[in-house]
Amino acid sequence: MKNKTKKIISFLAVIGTMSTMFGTMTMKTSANYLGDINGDNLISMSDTIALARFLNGEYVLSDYSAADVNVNAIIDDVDRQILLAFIMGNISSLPYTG
Ligand SMILES: [Ca+2]
Ligand SMILES: [Ca+2]
Repeated sequence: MKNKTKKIISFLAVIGTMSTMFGTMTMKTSANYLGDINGDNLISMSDTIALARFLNGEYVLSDYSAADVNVNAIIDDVDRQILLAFIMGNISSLPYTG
């Protein structure tokens, strides 16, 4: 039981480190903070995690318009994929409607 707890904690630490790394690397912003799901004025991996949690019903969005990165009035996994592609540099700007 103790070992399992330790493993979970180190796993969370790795995730935390990764998202910090991505957060530092990704200083992207957009005029209306489209894609800034968690409202910290930065578009980073934390936002895709927040959006994934919202899609799982674990997170309450403070600004729905920030999450709809392809502006189709629906917030779904497509938005999460677009946001991820934007953070990875595969999409150069938001909103992405292509
Ligand atoms: Ca953010
Ligand atoms: Ca959408």
